[in-house]
Amino acid sequence: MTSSTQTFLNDVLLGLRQTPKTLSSKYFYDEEGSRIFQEIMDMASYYLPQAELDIIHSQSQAIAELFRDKSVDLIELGAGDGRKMVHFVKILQAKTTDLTYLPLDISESILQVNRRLFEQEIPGVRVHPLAGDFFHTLPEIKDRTHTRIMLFAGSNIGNFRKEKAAEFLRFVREHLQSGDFFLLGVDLKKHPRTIRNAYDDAGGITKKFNLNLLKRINRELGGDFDLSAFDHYATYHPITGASESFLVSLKKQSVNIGEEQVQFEKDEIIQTEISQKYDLPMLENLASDSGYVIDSIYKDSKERFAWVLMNV
Ligand code: AVI
Repeated sequence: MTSSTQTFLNDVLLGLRQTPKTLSSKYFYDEEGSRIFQEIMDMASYYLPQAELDIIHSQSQAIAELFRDKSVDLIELGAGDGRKMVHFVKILQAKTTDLTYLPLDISESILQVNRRLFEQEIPGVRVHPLAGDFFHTLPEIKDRTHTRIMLFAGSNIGNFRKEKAAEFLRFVREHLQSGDFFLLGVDLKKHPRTIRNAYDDAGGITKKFNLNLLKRINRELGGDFDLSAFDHYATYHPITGASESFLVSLKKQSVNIGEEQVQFEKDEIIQTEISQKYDLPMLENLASDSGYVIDSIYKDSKERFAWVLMNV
């Protein structure tokens, strides 16, 4: 067993032995999970990517203006294929004197796709991909002479509980100095039904995404989860702003994971994901708890999503 499979197994068993049972959403993204996530991003009810694209198209000029004639390193955390960022990087390149785009992602192969795309779309662009987890790759970026913009888009911060989000922002802050910026993409509180519909689509795509976690455990850890004996359930709490996803055991059952066994009561839940939504006071708290000051907030035309520009 590789060390990453061993870590996966340890995390799964630890989570399923807790009350309530939990599984980390970071394990959603195997090959099939990433493919299903693409399907989610194409759903009309999952408004987040469209809202963020709206910001990119309407606000890139204003953001880039702040970096006119500067030498800039744009470091994107969890960059993926980077498709959404091409426009922003193009505009930033035109305003700055010297731009390097550093996409960071766990997946080496997605970074190759990213680099090819940017080199094709933006002539002369300098792309320095770094594969691995941020905790290892961020410290590898040594040059401190350029202004840094740390970009964490797509509401990925929403998949951390509030305390973890602040902890993460504090870690990133260690890699920023006075004059540098953090550009954070967050989903905003809005009509609760709009949010619920984004995470509980009628077509069952989000259900498939959630259940894929059990499928992955079956395949990679020798599990025997019966997928038809679990349901998907999503809630949104309009006061806390937490959208949460669960798997529900439809019967009393026992599941084998390798040599281990886990018992489920009928209707027992597994917490699988949080997607935190923010309002302005919450953003101010998040920024100050983690040592940042909010400079500006850029929203899409329907005020669904925000890019929060913070400095240190
Ligand atoms: C990746 N992340 C920001 C998505 C979200 O909205 O929390 C993952 C997701 N889960 C269900 N739908 C989308």
